[in-house]
Amino acid sequence: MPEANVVPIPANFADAHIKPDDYTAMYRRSIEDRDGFFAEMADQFLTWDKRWDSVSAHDFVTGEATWFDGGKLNVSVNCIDRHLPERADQVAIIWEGDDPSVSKSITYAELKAEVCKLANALRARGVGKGDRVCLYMPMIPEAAYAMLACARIGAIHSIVFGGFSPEALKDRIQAAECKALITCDEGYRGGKTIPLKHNADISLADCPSVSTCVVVRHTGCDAAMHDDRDVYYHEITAQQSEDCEPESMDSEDPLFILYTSGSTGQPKGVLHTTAGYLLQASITFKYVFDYRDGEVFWCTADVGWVTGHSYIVYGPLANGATTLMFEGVPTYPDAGRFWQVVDKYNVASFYTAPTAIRALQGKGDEFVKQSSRKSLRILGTVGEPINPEAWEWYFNVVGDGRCPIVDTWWQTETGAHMITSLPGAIAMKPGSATLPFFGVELALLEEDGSEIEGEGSGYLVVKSSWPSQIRTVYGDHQRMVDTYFSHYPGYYFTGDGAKRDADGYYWITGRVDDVINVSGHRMGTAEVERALALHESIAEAAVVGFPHDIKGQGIYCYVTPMDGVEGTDALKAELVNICAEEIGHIAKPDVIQWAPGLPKTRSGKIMRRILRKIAENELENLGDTSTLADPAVVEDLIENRAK
Ligand code: 6R9
Repeated sequence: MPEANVVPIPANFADAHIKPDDYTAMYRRSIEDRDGFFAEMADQFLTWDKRWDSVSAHDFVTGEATWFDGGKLNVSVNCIDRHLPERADQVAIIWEGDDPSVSKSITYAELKAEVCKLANALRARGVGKGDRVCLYMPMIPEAAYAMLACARIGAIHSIVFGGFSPEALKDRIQAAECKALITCDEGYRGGKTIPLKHNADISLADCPSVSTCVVVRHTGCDAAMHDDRDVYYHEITAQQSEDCEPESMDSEDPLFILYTSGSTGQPKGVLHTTAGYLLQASITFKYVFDYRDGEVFWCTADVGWVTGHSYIVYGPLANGATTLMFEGVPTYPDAGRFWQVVDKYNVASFYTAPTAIRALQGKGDEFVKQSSRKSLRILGTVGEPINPEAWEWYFNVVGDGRCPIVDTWWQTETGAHMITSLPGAIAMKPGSATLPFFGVELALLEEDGSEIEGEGSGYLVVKSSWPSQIRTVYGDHQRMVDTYFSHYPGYYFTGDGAKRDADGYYWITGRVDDVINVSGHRMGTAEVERALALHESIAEAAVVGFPHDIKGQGIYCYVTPMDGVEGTDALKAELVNICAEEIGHIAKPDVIQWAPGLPKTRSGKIMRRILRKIAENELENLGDTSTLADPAVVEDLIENRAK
């Protein structure tokens, strides 16, 4: 078991929305009286056109789930209109451009007008309930307007991250047979432009389903416009009314599709529906970030990922919050940008990914220390296990030791947080996502499917439905059943491994396809990575298994030293020692390769599949590399592969 380093709840969180006793009582009730608990939440958090007939029903052999069946509501009304009596002039979205001198604030009244104008314009172009609309956008307010405009008219949005290639965009548009595409002339990132409309044109050449392409003018470049298909956003919205009758949706009507990569094969179109998704995004936002009226909340994700959906747009806006949307990157103009923006807008909660934390840690503390960060109350992390060393840096240097960290474990498929600490209720342990959120019933399974009681480690599964559960894989329901419900019938299979310690805390050990078996010992590659990252000279490490004659699998480590540190044999020896010390001799790396960079997806996840191939010397067959943020990284690793 990992070190039981417990970081207590800070004293100034005594008045948090959820206190320690509340957590225990509410969690128990959410499991024992699920329907009663969530009916109360649904009354408290959402505004309904018509109340539901039944709260929940599910079958985890077939994967079927319904929440609030028979109810009617509209997501854009819940995110905008119902707040207007109190918040018309409150800022809904703060937008910070890539260029630090460019920014904008949008009030709830302005948001209503913008969303309605676009919704009317889409309706005028024949887009309506159930139609799929693809968004290929940079991080600008129009991305949020477009999501909410779709929700207003009952269209289903499918956002494709702006960093994806024309090929990837085409595949996703075709798979969902989108009727419209909303894009932008160009985006900005780190001072460079991204040719979105140009990319879209390449994709659309093979997408006959798209009859309308709406183009936001952002950089003002001379984008090619196709007469009968392409229209400028500002032109089609100019004459539209600032009111738009919302479509009253069934609870189980689809809200969005989001394509996500599995361990193999084509990306899956994860489908989320209206009421359950919005409810869980909304409850988790309020309780996990202990949101207080008037605070500024900042999630640094892109709207192209589920984190951006739930915690830039839907969760915050459903709570009437002020959400910050950032177009740029953490290191532009310099590595202090995040903290400059925190000070500029008095951000109260800051939510980012471990990979960003480690990268900034590697740049040195000076960039953080130049800012005050006094407004910060809560820090959050998501996307991958956070190694305790990065956790400590985030906590002590960024948060000055006074801001609780919420380590939130969840997935595109879960729609919202599932395992997370609560700032005023759950003591933290660096590297652990801690305890399940309300309504989330977890289990750890052995290989043979038997449940592990108490302490132990195994496959992380969910035993019963939660409101924002994936409903289907768009166009291929069987694939959902096969991927999530067939491994262990009766359970939702997360694809992650986890340990549970004596206090019931969960420690995610990484994807189970990353589990390696060394001399019969099952080991999470994340454990070895965590140990390596403890070394002060190490910025980041990724670990994979490779075939080993005697042990079955050996441990291959790709290690990135801190800026300015040289990879020497002496350092290698220290790293081998640290693994032996932290985990045991079985965890001693067999190979350490210095890696100036690690292959990552554009959302920052390390692509271990590629690292495994290089470690296995299967260089001919690296598989799909189209989602790599920087292909040059892979070439370097191949060239300098440890022999
Ligand atoms: C929200 C998001 C899901 C996978 C998930 C797990 C990993 C996410 C984590 C975490 C450890 C955390 N993951 N949060 N691992 N601790 N706090 O990232 O969704 O892109 O679908 O990825 O990410 O492996 O299975 P998604």
